[in-house]
Amino acid sequence: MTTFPVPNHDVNVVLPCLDEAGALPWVLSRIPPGWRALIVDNGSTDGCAELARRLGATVVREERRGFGAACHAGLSAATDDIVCFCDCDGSLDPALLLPFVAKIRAGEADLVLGQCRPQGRGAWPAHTHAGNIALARMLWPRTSLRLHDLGPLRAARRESLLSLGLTDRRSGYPLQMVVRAAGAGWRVAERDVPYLPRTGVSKVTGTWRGTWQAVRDMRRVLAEPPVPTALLPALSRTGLAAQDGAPGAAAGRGSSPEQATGQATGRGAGL
Ligand SMILES: Nc1nc2c(ncn2[C@@H]2O[C@H](COP(=O)(O)OP(=O)(O)OP(=O)(O)O)[C@@H](O)[C@H]2O)c(=O)[nH]1
Ligand SMILES: [Mg+2]
Repeated sequence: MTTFPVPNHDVNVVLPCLDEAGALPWVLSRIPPGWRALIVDNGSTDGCAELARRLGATVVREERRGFGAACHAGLSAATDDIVCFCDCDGSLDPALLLPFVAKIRAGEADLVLGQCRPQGRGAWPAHTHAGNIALARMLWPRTSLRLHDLGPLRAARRESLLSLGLTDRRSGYPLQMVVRAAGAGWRVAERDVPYLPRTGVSKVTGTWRGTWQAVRDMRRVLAEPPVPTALLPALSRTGLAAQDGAPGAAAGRGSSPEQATGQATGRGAGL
């Protein structure tokens, strides 16, 4: 049984951020008390890095474009025991992470993923929905995980995440996290989360091109042979497997408020 919410000081929230000045104030205002936000500025030109500093957040600079590059820079910069990920475009409320973290703390799951429930018209275009269903189908045979989403809202322990040796630096990053977590025997849980229309201009899922690129990135991750768990951190350190989409990964989309799926999942985002 999960108990929550208990604000604590051992949580970093990684917020990949590329020109999200419009959404940033609200997103930061929703970080639970005591948690530390890490804004990963991915070469923004709209002043959101300065804005984040003014609002009291720590800013990590990642020159290399790509959703995975931004997420991994945040994970590498994190120092707290538990690391959460959340998009910085106003589509997801970081406060929803409280029960995610409670499950991790309680030892009920190793990775908790948000299954996005679109709220209102335009929150989730039809092609995005179709893409997620396709990815979920591809994920199952690879991981035995019956996931429904590869949502960007997620939580896990920092050391464990680092041990996965993630190498994808584009849209395959969330999928690779799930595939490798499944391969390592992690317990993966899903929780329903409302998904709001993003603030500002859509970069990925709001466009066919962006969605197609994301699906291609994830197919590449799924095509990679399983990597022996013992080799994962070494591969990551040496960069042998790193690049725009290296070993291991998968995705999907799901339902029901809180599902213990055994192991698996994620969602596509950020090119
Ligand atoms: N796409 C993309 N997003 C990045 C990058 N670097 C950081 N991000 C951030 O990653 C988060 C997810 O990207 P989004 O552009 O929202 O991707 P999405 O949610 O799949 O699609 P849309 O919301 O429709 O654009 C946002 O907070 C972005 O600002 C990058 O290089 N590419
Ligand atoms: Mg978005």
